Amino acid sequence: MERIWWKEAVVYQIYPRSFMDNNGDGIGDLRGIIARLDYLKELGIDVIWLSPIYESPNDDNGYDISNYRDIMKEFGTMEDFDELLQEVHNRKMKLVMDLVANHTSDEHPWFIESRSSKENPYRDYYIWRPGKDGREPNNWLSFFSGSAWQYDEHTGEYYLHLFSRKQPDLNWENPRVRDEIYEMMTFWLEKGIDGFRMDVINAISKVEGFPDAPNPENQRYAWGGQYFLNGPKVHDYLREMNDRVLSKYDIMTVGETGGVTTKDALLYVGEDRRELSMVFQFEHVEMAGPAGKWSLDAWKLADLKRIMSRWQNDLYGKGWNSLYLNNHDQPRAVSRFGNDSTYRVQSAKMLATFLHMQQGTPYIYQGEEIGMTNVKFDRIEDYRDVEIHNLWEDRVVQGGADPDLMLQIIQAKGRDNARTPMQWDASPHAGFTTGTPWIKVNPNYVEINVEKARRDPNSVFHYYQKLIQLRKQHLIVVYGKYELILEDHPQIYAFTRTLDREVWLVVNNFYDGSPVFELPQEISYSAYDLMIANYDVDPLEQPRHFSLRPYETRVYRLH
Ligand code: ISL
Ligand code: CA
Repeated sequence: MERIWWKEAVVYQIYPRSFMDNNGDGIGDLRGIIARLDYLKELGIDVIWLSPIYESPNDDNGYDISNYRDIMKEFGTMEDFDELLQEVHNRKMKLVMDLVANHTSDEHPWFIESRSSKENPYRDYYIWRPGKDGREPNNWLSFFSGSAWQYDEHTGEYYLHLFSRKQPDLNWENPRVRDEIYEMMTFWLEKGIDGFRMDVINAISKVEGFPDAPNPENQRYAWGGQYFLNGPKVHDYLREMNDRVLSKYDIMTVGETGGVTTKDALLYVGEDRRELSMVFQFEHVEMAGPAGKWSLDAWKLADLKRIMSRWQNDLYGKGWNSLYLNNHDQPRAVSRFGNDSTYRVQSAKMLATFLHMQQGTPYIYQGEEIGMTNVKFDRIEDYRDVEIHNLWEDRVVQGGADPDLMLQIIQAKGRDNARTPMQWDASPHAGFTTGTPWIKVNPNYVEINVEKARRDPNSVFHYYQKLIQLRKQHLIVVYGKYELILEDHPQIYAFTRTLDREVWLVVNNFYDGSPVFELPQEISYSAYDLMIANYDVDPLEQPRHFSLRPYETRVYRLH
């Protein structure tokens, strides 16, 4: 067993716009992050992943970059960044940056050149095609509703944008584009950053010819993922990137790869592949029913078990996994998978245990460590996300969908659930800003905030601290083999981890009932220790057989 630092690390994701505002303009910034580094150190995390902080017109909050080598004015300056990096390193933590290289902003100088004429040397930096029969070059649906193509009057052609109209896709077929990206990555790595989280990296290679997507329901636009996810040259590009850039540094890389199976994933992270350290897979956050993301269909525990276990088993010993239940694109974990009313604290701790006790590198999204919840804005105007507004325009304004139902779905699934300001204390605007926040604060900040959590020894915060310490003290948490038990139990998700002769038992009740846990006969032990739990447990109670309380979690060491 080779020990590798990024396998043993816990990552904390910061969405800078919503983390901490230091100058009262209502927008989080780099100096705000610096001011809170001691808090992150106290939590015990090892690595900070910063969502994009580069210059950007903010159509998609920094995921639309207009200058890769400078800092967004609202967030600060390059001096602030250098200081942040230094301060992170001074505290023996690491800093990972977001790399958004599938697309740029339409305000990036490359795109401004590109759209200026067909002969411009930058034309081929992006993907331009003539229309077909007076329509778009193909029927692909954008991630953010509508066509993935935008007509540009000036040269009479369309450009591809898998995301918003202001996020034109770069043409990775062009070696000059790849050179530019590699040089830019080197620029940041030379500053001493510790890795990259690569935005939609499995979308950089598109199938030649841009065929229409199958469209059985005859929609205006159809999902064409099969033609741009895990495309024909993606591994050539990543291998080249690894040879020319990544392999020269001791860094971690995590590829955001929606739509990958475990088999696909091993091509990105297989230990012999020389590509990435780990991927973010999406199966467990996309397990809503056939209606997909924008529906209120409930997820099922049986699906969660099947999906998580498949990832645990298929990658074991071959490639590394990431573990997350939420991020800046997902609803809050406690609202989605737990119970954010009566059992908020218990279920937040249970979910954390369930996740951190699996094999992989855990990611904590800001606020998760205090059990922050979804928000319910009752007016569409209070939402800020481009995805939500495009959806509203498409489904309600154009499509005539029921606005009340749509609002309810947005309240459950919309990305702004994760983007309300970090709740620091009970003062106005949750201590996030002295000004007016760019997006409203969740009104529950009076109850749920960092200051309160730090004072309460039974808080979600202190539980996360303890979980993180367990990982540091016991290699089995990182390297142990996972095995699902009680596969068909309708309420309990239980598994073991095994390393050499040590066995840990992890038992999670995912509901508010009181099911009875029975350890399978084939697992024997003569002694046991309770490693962590979210309720008081009678030390004499045997792990062989016990009844669980609502959302109860227990981890035992058996020997
Ligand atoms: O959240 C989603 C839409 O419901 C996802 O499909 C998401 O758009 C996809 O995972 C890609 O996400 C990443 O790239 C986007 C950006 O908006 C997201 O914030 C980012 O995480 C475009 O850069
Ligand atoms: Ca600010």
